[in-house]
Amino acid sequence: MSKNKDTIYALSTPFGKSAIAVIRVSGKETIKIFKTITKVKKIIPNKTNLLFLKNNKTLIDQALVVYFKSPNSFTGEDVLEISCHGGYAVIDKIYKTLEDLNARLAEPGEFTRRALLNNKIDLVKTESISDVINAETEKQRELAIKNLSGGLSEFTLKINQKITSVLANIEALIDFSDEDLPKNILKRIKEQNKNIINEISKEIKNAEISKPIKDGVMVAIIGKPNTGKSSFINYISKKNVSIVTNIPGTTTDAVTSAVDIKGVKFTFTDTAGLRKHKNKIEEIGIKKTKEIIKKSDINLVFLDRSEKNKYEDVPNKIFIESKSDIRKRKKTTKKNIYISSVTGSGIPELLKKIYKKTVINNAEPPILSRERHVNIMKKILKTLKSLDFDNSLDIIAYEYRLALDLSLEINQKFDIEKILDIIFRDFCIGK
Ligand SMILES: Nc1nc2c(ncn2[C@@H]2O[C@H](COP(=O)(O)OP(=O)(O)OP(=O)(O)O)[C@@H](O)[C@H]2O)c(=O)[nH]1
Ligand SMILES: [Mg+2]
Repeated sequence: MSKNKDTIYALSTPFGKSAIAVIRVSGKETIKIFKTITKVKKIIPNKTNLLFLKNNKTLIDQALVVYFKSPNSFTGEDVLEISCHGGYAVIDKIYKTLEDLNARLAEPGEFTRRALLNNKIDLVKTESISDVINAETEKQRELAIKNLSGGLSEFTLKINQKITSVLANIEALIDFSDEDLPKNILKRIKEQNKNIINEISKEIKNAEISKPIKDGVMVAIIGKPNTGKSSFINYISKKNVSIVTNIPGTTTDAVTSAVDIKGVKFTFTDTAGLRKHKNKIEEIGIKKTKEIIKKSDINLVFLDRSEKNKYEDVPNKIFIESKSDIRKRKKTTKKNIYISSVTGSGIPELLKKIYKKTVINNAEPPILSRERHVNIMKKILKTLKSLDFDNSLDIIAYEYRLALDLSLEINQKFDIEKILDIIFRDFCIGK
């Protein structure tokens, strides 16, 4: 992988006019670059230097430059952090200068990838950096920062040590005669096994409860044409995301809008009205609606005034009658919730109900924050649960070694390229 030997650079701050922009450089050409663009002869690591940057004789900008010497840097390589003025032309000129000096623009996540390859951070922390950057709501941020501070790494290490300790006991049973061993060792092994099962189960449950917080909640808005679906999505989005007219069949495509309710991301999808389609566009729209209904966590069914349809095929539904401002009956019942997208009446109560139905607030953010972690832990759990202590000890030891190997997959033994590609897909350049 010669790519990893290149010296890379990227803007670590967003591209746009700003007081300061930070450009990061990492790789073996870093010192040469530093010397060439600043004309400084003696470079002291970790020292902030207010300097004029130059491209040959052309003055580029005045900047604050810090050099971090390998391995004491974020990537583990020689790193330069240039805090320059955040103007387009300045950034462009620095980029060109760095290109002239044999550096290339980094790929998304490439700095973090190098940190990982150089053992500066572990895989779980890499995942957390990505989660912290991509957190859109307060609860997602809380979750991500917990793992960045080491929550999962600690848990994995603990499980790892416990499995190792059981394995040691099993090996002792195999190797030594009964007299040399403490009494009841098999009983102890069984207890230890149960204890690990309980700890893992607790965390898997915790992760499942927290899924809506991590991934958000999908809410579909469905029902007959003209029942007020699009007006509702516009009301809760506080802007016109979907077209509203009094012509039945106005919405033909799915329109989504994300709404933050108490720190959780709810993605609402307005859909084409459910009816016998009149043309190809409506046919496709209605087919799409049916797929969305299946995938959603909650389906808000907007009812027509005189509707008898029970929507039996629709899972997780809440019945809504909109336009309460012009209806005779407008009091919410057990069956139906009355709302108005004109006055907003009933909408806070509806959002509360959706939240209550989907989000269980557990006091502790989950440790297993990704599908990958949960899947590995589920495999360990399956192995430990299926152990038959009437079997020969050799078989039990073998199964335990498998579990140990699996526990290492979270943070130590993994197919690095495969995993990195998945993780870095949602990274940004400069990280
Ligand atoms: N008074 C009143 N009128 C509403 C309310 N909600 C929607 N309307 C009106 O009802 C008509 C249909 O509203 P839409 O929001 O487009 O209904 P829809 O369910 O999205 O309709 P389709 O896209 O055709 O399926 C429009 O004229 C809206 O102005 C409401 O809460 N109160
Ligand atoms: Mg509509």
